[in-house]
Amino acid sequence: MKVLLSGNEAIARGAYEAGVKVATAYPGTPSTEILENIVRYREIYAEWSPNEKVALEVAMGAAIAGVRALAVMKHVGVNVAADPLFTASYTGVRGGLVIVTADDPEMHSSQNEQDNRNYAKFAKIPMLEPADSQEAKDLVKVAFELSERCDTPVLLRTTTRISHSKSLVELSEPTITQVQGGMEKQPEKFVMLPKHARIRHGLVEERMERLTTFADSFEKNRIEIRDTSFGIITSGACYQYAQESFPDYSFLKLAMVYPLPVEMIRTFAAQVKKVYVFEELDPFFEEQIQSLGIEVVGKAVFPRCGEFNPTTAEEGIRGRSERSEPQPLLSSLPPRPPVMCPGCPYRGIFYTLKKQKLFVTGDIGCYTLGALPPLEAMDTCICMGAGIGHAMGIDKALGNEALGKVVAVIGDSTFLHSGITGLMDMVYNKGACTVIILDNRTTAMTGRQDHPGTGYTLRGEATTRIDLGDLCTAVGVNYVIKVNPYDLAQLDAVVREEIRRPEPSVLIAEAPCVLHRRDKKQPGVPLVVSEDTCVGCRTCLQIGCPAIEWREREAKKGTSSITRELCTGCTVCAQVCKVAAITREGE
Ligand SMILES: Cc1ncc(C[n+]2csc(CCOP(=O)(O)OP(=O)(O)O)c2C)c(N)n1
Repeated sequence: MKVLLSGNEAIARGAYEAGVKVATAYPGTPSTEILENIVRYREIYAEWSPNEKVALEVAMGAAIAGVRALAVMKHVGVNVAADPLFTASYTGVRGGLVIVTADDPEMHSSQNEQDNRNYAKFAKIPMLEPADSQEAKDLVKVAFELSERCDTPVLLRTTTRISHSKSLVELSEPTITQVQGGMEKQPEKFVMLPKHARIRHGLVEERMERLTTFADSFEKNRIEIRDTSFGIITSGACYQYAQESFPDYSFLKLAMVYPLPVEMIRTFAAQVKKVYVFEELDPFFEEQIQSLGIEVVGKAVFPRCGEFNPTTAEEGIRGRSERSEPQPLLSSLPPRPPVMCPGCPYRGIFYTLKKQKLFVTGDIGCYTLGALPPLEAMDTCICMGAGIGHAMGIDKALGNEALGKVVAVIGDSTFLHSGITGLMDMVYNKGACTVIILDNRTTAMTGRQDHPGTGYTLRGEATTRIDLGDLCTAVGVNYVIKVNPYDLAQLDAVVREEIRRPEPSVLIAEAPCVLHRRDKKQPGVPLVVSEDTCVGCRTCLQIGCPAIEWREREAKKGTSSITRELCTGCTVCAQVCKVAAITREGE
């Protein structure tokens, strides 16, 4: 049967068909839907792990126990999991182990656009890359077979367009894996003492040679000879773009992107007059192919930054033409920058921090939107968990000069992912900073996934909820204060007091994500602006709520107005209004 699946849905199906027993992930665009789909297969144990390192370690454990295991993450998640990843390359596996890295060229929803093909080379792990959903499903199976046959973890790389685009996929029945689960003591393989690791390193190098031979015979690495005036070496979504622009020319389409099929590349290069390498981001293929002594054209004509499209191929090969000029339709669309939802509990917090003119060391989540106008109340955002360390660094660099001027903000999921260690450092090394944990009881930014602080598992089962306050107290924070983020007066007073405290303190701003409440159909009473009372001072517009807009009025210069359908009744606008022009409907 053929069905229309996104790349992520296809990978989930591939895991099911490949007989995966354990699947783990930490959410992150564009990878998140893989586990959200895998959880539908009750045969597979699936979990949201607190972070990517744990996800990989759990999957490794399952593979050590002899079953097939999948760990899924976005590209930057591999940085977090890199420590176990590099040594997993040495230990190899028992049951197959596949790690999905979902890269994000163009940074549709990421803080950088690192090219994770480099991880394959760096960690000496084979990497496969699908060009559509069918391949995404098929390559999962290939990856597990390769993993078990060559005793290696296997990386499966996708990019946003493959993860999120839909194409037809032929479904199959699940395979029964040959490997039997069970424990087997193999310390020379799994205990990486230097004595054992030295031997394993040698085996890894031998494995790379075998994998290079495999790449040359791998049927999904495909030479397509048509017009030979030039040929294009490419993979993944780039194959589709180049095909669309140059359907009559020759292609070497790679599905195994590391190690490269050296003989196949030589054969292809000998058959065409000129070779282009069409790859997004780094000159990963290009440099390796050039090191074989083969002349190719790549980054000399194609960009190093951002996502490609068919026009990129055309412009690089044919030069700019009228056809490749940007389409007017796209440029005439109004810009729609991301905004915090109406009623988001973070709005009042950033309003308060801005009002107090604090230096805010931030983190990643919906709350990063606090950096954008009109709130503009975040001064750093580097990677998950970094904000607490940044506040500590500023404190140690400036001492008393920084006291009362700095605050760290971090979401609940991010705090449990990698913020807690920064807080331990602050307690242990006597920092004097205030941390605000924005506890909306979900991982909102990636689509509201559960985490250890929500009380629910990925499978929707109720479980022990880690209490953030107790956790902070347990690591030695003496001042842990719960605040209501919708109560601006309380918030203002508590923040003022805590930031001056010469020791660590944590404020937990507790309020569920507004979308959660909407799901539960508990909208608040909407607010209204009294046209007569409003003096048009625009203060309420400073909180950046999409439900509030400016209306020109005939009688006076204009007033604010609230869109009833959007308002959740959070009252933050009413609290900032200086003339009490905003009240609950009906009051
Ligand atoms: C290492 C890494 N993993 C995953 C992500 C994707 N991501 C960004 S923020 C975030 C968590 C957001 O949840 P939370 O901290 O609770 O903030 P919220 O969005 O709920 O405000 C995730 C999963 C990332 N940027 N980096």
